[in-house]
Amino acid sequence: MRRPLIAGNWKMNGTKSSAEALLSGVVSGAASVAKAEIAVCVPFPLLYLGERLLADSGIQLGAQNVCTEPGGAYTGEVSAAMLVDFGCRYVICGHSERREYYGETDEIIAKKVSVSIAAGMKPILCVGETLQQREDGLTEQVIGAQINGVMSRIGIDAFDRLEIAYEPVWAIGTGKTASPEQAQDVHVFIRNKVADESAAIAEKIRILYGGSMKAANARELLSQADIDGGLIGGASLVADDFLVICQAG
Ligand code: 3PY
Repeated sequence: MRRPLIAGNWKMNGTKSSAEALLSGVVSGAASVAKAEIAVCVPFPLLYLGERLLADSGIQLGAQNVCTEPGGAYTGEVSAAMLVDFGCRYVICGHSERREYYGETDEIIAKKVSVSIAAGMKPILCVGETLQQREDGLTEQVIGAQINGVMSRIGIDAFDRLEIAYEPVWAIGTGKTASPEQAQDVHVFIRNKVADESAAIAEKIRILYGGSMKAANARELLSQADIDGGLIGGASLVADDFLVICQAG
């Protein structure tokens, strides 16, 4: 049985005071969440606050990016060891916003996944197709290539130590959501792809759905057999909404 994971992706949002209010709200409501594991992936400057406010809450802290290199002269970068030092359990790798705006290739993403695992964190590896690709019937081809692009570099065994998030690019920040059936179909495709290499890992691996999951649609999405949680954008910025999604998990 896979325990659902609901992870907030705050993206580039939050000040010290808004983050303090949001984290405190999530911590105080977390007791009402029976089953799901909860994580919040905050911007780097808020990790320090997150570590302090989430201590002993059972809620995991995560980051949204990591450097491919272990340390040294990489101005502006943050290493996996630094994230671990700040209490991070999770790190988002390969979000479509990073693929699109920062030119992250499968090679870079594979390195980020690899250094994160080596440092003891669990990467959340994001994959997803654009609207054009879906309309051209290329969804499986694109997602298959994104998974291969990482698996061929770091090996199937690493998939035992990561989570996958299916995030259709057309559903990110648009308010559009994949229907539960559309999402389930892609999740099955991803699980089968992992099963081609290892049936045991495929059975265990959590595949989250991301892309405008919100309080109103979470229950239906999360009731699908192969949707093992959510990576939550905008709705993770409102404690009550995020908690409703966590309760649906
Ligand atoms: C969204 O829901 O918009 C996301 O990108 C989650 O990562």
